[in-house]
Amino acid sequence: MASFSQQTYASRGERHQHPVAKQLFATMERKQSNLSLAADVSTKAELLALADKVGPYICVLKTHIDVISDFDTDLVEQLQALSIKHDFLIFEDRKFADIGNTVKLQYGGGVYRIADWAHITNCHVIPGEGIIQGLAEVGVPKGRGLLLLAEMSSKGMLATGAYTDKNIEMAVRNDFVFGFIGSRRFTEERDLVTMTPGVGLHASGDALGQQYRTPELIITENGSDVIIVGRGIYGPGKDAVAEAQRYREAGWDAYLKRLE
Ligand code: BMP
Repeated sequence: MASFSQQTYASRGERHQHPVAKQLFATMERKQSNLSLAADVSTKAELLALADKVGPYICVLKTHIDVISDFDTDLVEQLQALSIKHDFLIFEDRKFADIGNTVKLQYGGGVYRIADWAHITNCHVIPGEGIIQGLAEVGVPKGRGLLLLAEMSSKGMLATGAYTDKNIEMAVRNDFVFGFIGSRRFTEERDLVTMTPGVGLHASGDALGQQYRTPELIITENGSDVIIVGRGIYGPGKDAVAEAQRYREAGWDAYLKRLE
C-alpha cells in the first residue's frame, strides 16, 4: 500500500482508529485546510477576536492558555463555541514534561482544566513512558488525543537521533498518541499525524532561535500533515484574514502536489 502521505486526508480519516485523528482528517477535508493557527496573543479579547476572524480558514486553533493575562472559564466556553461555529479543533500546546502522577493533576485540574476543553495536547517524553500513561488516564475517557514532541523547530534543539527514535517507538505502542510535533513523516507502522511549527512564507526566523521553513518543504517534500503558523498570520502590520487565506492555500496546494 502507498505511504500514508500519498493517501488523501479523507481516506486516512475514514480508516483511522483514533477519535481525534478521525475528527481532524474529516475537518481538514471539509474545510480544505491543513493550517493550524498558533494564536499567541496575551488577552482574552484578542484571542477570541483572532479565533473568530481566522476560524473559517483553519483546522486547528493552537493555544498557550497560560499566557492569557485575564483567563477565566468564560474564555474556555467562548472558545468551545467558536470551535463549533467555525469547525476547528482546539490544541493546547502545554508541552507536559513531568512524571505521570503530576501530569495527571496538571492536565485534568488546576486553573485551566485543559482536558475539559482541548481536543489535543502534547508532551515531551523526557520522563519516560509514564508521562503518556498518566495523560492517557485523564484524556482517553474524554476522547482526547496526544502528540509527542519528536523534534522542535528552534535552533540547536536537542530532540534528535536516538531521542526522536524513542518518541516514534512510544507513539507506535500507545493508542492515546495520534501523532507528533516535528518536521516530517516519521513512520509507516501506524498512521500517525505530524503537525509542524516554524512555518513561514516570508521570514527565515526570529531573534530568539525560531527557524521558518515553507509549507511546500514541510508538506510536499517532508510528508508532514499540518502546518502551524503564528506570527506569519497575526504579526505586526499583517492582515490576519488575508494571511490565513494565503497560508491555507499554500498548505493545501502543497498537499495536492504531494498526491500527484
Ligand atoms: P510562530 O509561527 O509565531 O513562530 O509560532 C510558533 C508556535 O509554535 C509557538 O506557539 C511555539 O510555542 C510553537 N512551537 C514552535 O515554534 N516550535 C516547536 O518546536 C514547538 C512548538 O510548539
